[in-house]
Amino acid sequence: MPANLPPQYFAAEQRWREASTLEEQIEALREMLAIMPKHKGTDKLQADLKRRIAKLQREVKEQRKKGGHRSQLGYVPKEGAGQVAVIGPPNAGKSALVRAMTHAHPDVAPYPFTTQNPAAAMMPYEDIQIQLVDTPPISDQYKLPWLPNLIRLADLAVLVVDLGHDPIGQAQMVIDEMEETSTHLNGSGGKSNGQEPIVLVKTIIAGNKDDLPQALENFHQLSDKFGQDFQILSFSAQKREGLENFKTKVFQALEILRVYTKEPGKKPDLEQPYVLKHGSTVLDVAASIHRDFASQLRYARIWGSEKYQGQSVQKNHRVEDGDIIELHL
Ligand SMILES: Nc1nc2c(ncn2[C@@H]2O[C@H](COP(=O)(O)OP(=O)(O)OP(=O)(O)O)[C@@H](O)[C@H]2O)c(=O)[nH]1
Ligand SMILES: [Mg+2]
Repeated sequence: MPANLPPQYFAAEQRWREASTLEEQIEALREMLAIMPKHKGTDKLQADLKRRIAKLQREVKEQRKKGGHRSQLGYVPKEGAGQVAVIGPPNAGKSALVRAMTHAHPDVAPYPFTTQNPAAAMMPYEDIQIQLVDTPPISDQYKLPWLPNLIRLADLAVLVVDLGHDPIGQAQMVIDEMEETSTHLNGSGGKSNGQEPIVLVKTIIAGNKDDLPQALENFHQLSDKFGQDFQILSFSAQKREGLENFKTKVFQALEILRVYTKEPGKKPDLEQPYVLKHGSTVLDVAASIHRDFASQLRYARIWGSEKYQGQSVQKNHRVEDGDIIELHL
């Protein structure tokens, strides 16, 4: 730290770190700026604070436009077919992954703690969109109080580790840190029993930077350690290799399916699938189209995997990914 900053500065910085809304962050940064002695030695720091305040003000404006009120950092409104929190230790390549998979341009830099706030962006997968949320790093030094909540609300977490050095240690640190906040990362998700405050979050472990020389051996060690409990995959976000597999695995882990609808005598609408959870029935499809459809539904016809070519099925018939449904009211 340059320029002998007074203790009040660090107190304000602590408030910034612990802020749970964008507005509180702006307030704390303004305080830091006001407290800071103004001379040559602090020029860079002053400029950095001003830049961060301006960026946050833009984010607040953006959120207000979307109809949001207070900009809770731990709550990202869900969009698309599923919400995936991209989490991990500093510098693992979380932002590089989001950059490679979406149209967003989060900052990617060779030093840790580049990302400071969550940022959502859409990842196209075939004919649907999956929401990725880039997040600041998890570490045992700086704890962001709002981050566990964001992860607990997501449909899936992708734990990104750097295959270049000790990915086992990185993954274990993140798992332990989350466990301390009663957030249990695991391979299968599941519901908490309601008795304990623990929330189970389904998680994939993603080894990034598999272009590095030590990556393959480290990946094997990572798989030996966590492969029983988690799905593990590897890719290079920078070289854009292995990313198709990443998309497919994310889609599968979300446990969602797509159903298309058709009206009698017409061609199916293959543009806009309805996205439902695995295990959904014809009745669930009807309900997701219109509330009244569910009560009026008599039966459906279904086209899908080889088994079905327009057969009539009951309301409780389970649908599969890719099925085409004709509802009869
Ligand atoms: N060799 C290699 N480097 C990568 C890869 N992906 C990212 N990097 C580099 O790793 C560094 C960190 O990338 P970021 O995307 O900023 O990492 P992050 O996890 O978002 O970091 P924080 O926001 O600080 O937590 C950058 O220098 C990237 O260029 C990769 O696939 N291979
Ligand atoms: Mg980042």
